[in-house]
Amino acid sequence: ANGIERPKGYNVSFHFNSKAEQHHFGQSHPMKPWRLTLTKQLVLSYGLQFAMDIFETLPATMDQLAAFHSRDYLEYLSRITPDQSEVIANNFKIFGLGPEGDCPVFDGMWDYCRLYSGASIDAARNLISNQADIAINWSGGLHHAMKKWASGFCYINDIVLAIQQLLTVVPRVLYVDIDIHHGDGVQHAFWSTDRVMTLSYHKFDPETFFPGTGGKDETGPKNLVNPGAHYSLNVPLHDGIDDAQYEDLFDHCTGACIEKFNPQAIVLQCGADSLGGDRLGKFNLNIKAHGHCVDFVKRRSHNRRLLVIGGGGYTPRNVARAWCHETSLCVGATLRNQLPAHIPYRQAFMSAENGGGELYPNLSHITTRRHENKHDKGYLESLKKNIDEQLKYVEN
Ligand code: ZL4
Ligand code: CA
Ligand code: ZN
Repeated sequence: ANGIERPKGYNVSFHFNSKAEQHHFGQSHPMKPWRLTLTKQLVLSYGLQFAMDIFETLPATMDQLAAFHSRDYLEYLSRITPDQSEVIANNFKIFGLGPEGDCPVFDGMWDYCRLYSGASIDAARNLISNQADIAINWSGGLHHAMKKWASGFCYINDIVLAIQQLLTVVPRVLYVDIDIHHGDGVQHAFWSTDRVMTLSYHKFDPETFFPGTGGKDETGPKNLVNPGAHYSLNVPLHDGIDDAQYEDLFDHCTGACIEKFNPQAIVLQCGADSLGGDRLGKFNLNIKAHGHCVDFVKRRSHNRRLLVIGGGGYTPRNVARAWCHETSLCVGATLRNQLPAHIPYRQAFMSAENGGGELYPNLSHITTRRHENKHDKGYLESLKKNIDEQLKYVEN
């Protein structure tokens, strides 16, 4: 209004805490927080820190976490140590923790939880105060955690906490989840409200694949008087989906949700276990297609706040390459495909899989064995139609 125009481009803030990256879930556990160090090193090697504001975050406080989680559960999480396991073994079950499950009690677990959650809360606050247009927290995105228990490697649901922050200033938030697992914790938390629309793309096979929820008819409360009816959307997929199929499906469904729901803020969970070659995942996506989703949401989020967060991802070198690439998409930089020659942990990127025999690993390709593609055109079209049908009930 006073003639001062903002420079073209986006203000991007990058939220991290080095201490979060140093925790270990235990021997052979697939979740490896050091993938965050690998990601950050790659981001720094490309010089992306000069195109963003970097924030080292403080741990979230008990009161901040209690905005979603029950005090009983938080008290337990904050007190339990690995060696007390026998004394309170019974409580393990109640709160979803335990050595035989997905969520072990490890040294520093409480600090780890407070750090990754603090980073998502900070990122949301940075958007709220208009310090950033896009805020990134690769350590967050732990979408399975429930109000009163841990689930699927997730102890605290940082996404719910961040969305709650955003809801203090905007009427509507769209949550989009491209992790290969269903975003059940976030969906459940906002099941009964029309202020948050959740949209998850995932492998769906209730018999064999975690968490087993997220069928196409799981669209919100069936009682149509409940405001949440039609505000939970799911895109259930099979093994082996490829780049072109995923991009087409993502653009159609996400584009329609943004248009119809017209949110003021978007939260994008970028779980990298949907990439080909993932230790747990079974899709065939390349980094380019995964990044396409980030770029698409960014291009459609003009004048909307955008929070970009991590999630799963169990082949660390691929996680780091994907999230570095996606950081560059957020800031609007084009990186050379050849990785910088002097990155720390360079060995971690050198793998027979990366073109075996190539001198330098690159940013774009995953060349592991592909999974058989179980999708046909009819099925993919039916998924699009299903989303279109649900969105007929939504108008803003
Ligand atoms: C492991 O090797 O499918 C955990 C989990 C620990 C090391 C110690 C072995 C102890 C694979 C997985 C035994 C642990 C057995 N260790 C865990 C039905 C299950 C019951 C629990 O990306 N056992 C449960 C969860 C999924 C199940 C996926 C994705 C998170 C996210 C966001 C969560 N749970 C079978 C597994 C191992 C382990 C090896 C494992 N767990 C693979 N898939 C699961 O969406 C961050
Ligand atoms: Ca998902
Ligand atoms: Zn996952």
